[in-house]
Amino acid sequence: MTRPVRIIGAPTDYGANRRGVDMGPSAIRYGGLADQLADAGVTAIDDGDVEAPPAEVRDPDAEAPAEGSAKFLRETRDVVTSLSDRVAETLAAEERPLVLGGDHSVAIGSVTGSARDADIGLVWFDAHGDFNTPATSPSGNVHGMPLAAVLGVGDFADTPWANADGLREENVAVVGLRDVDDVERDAINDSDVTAFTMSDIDERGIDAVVDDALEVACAAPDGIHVSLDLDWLDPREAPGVGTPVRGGVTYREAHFALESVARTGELRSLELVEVNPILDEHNETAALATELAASGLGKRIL
Ligand code: NNH
Ligand code: MN
Ligand code: MN
Ligand code: MN
Repeated sequence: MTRPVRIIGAPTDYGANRRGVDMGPSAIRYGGLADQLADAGVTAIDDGDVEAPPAEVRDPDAEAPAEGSAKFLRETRDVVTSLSDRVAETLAAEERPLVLGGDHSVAIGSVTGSARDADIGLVWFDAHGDFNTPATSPSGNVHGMPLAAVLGVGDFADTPWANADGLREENVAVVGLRDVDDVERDAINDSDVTAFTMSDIDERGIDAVVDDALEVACAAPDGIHVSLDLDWLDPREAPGVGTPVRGGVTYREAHFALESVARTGELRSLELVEVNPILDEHNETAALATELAASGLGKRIL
């Protein structure tokens, strides 16, 4: 853990159906991020936020997808393009990016930036598959599409700014699924992505499932990106998210998973997304996000 961490905020809610997630980066900073990282023995530099004008002054339909619906597609492209550059520059400077969302569409920037000139693995901790495309999405919300986007699934094959160069489906694992749309389910099953549901965790335990997920991702030569959607956790632990789904992982399971990430020594970049302080209780979801980041970045208890 010698690389300094560079914090990059991406304060968007373009991809979500509820306002408030754009305040996620502030909430996570206020929730004690600097102290947690210092505790973890990590040197952190805060790079501020990428520019993301509030949704009110933008037009959700300025750019329509070829088929179906994808709200704020133009705005999303602008934000993720600059985020992607910031992430790639951070890695080129031998620092480790820590991206703070924002809704999960920001992952398009984090992952494309991390997979520039590198062959990376990806672990996606989420209640949802995020494998919709504009043509299959029931909501038109881009936060339900970022994994399909970076992998160039369906119409996203024709969206170069959203595709990650150095990422193959074989090196992607999704962990914690419990709310997947019908067409999305088929797309995941037809792909070479490895997906673990909450039932898999019930049956085999968090240790075995996370070990398998990390093996899939760590097979890539240049390290892994970890995308942590806070709705991965049970809403009792993480109430401050836009699309809570009962039956998620516990506080301890989440820490254990991130500790397992740290143990691989392969963490290249990390992101914390979907924290919505308007829906949160006393900023506890944001504070939890900072703790999980510390675990992922190698905080030691003994
Ligand atoms: N699957 C739904 C959609 O595409 C919900 C996605 N919501 C998320 N994903 N929070 O992580 O609209
Ligand atoms: Mn998500
Ligand atoms: Mn989710
Ligand atoms: Mn183990």
